[in-house]
Amino acid sequence: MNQTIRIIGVPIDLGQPRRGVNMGPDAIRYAGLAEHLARLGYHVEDQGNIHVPVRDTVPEVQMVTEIARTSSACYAQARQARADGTIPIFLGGDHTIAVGSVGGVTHDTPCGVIWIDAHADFNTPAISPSGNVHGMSLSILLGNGHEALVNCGRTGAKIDASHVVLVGIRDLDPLEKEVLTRSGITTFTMRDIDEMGMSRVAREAVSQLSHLGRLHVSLDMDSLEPAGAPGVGTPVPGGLTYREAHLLMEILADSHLLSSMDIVEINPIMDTSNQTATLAVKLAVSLFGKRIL
Ligand code: NNH
Ligand code: MN
Ligand code: MN
Ligand code: MN
Repeated sequence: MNQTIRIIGVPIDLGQPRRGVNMGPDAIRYAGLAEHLARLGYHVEDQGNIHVPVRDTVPEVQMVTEIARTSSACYAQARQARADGTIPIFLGGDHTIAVGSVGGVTHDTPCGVIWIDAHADFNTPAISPSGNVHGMSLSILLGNGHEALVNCGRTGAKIDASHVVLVGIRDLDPLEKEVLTRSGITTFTMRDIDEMGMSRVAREAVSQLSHLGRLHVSLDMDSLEPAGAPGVGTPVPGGLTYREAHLLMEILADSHLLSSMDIVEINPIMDTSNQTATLAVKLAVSLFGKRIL
């Protein structure tokens, strides 16, 4: 029997100030995600989108409550996808979707998390310069920050610092950097990638997490060099090249440990001809594909 990949759209833009990232799920669908995965031999089912209120109708003071509501729905879908034996791919939306997706896939057993991002998303309300919740999602998963989000799905921390590896970071806020350094999370900055090469970085990431028996990949598309992925809300120069990103996906694929994925932060309004979603689909194909030789 073919393995089933379940696509779950989470069109949330409440974790950051720009409209447009709510259209991410459809941009990724339009780029042919389901068709390409089916061609690899998977059975693909699309669950449609989780309901998210329109940003303009949500008063600022209600934002965290609405993010928590969406996260709970996402958590339930993630849990169900695992219970049904499928591989869920969550389509953002901004990176707040990981609160529900990573929360839900770790409901019964822990999971290694590879967080690929220009940012660390390790702020808390006390230290965030922007107050944007998408810059806090990893910290929330470790049990810090807005209570409604920390306790989404089940009470408290969802993952352990030693079960996370950050790849591609290059833009941290000053206090975020201090907290991250003390957290015990393994980080591979762009400098590390430049010095060590992606091959070694990817292999070290896998070897640190392989004892957990499965991996969740949370792919923030702003991890890539903005020239090839302009359709994001917060582009940062000096990102992963096309080849580095593909090699990372291929080495993760070789681990045979992939059990779930997020594709986040694609903003079609900022994009040109849907190239960022098209690139995301190619990366997903490399992540779930087989070696060509
Ligand atoms: N660190 C900044 C903040 O917290 C930017 C976060 N933006 C992201 N994160 N796109 O992935 O506001
Ligand atoms: Mn992010
Ligand atoms: Mn980012
Ligand atoms: Mn462990």
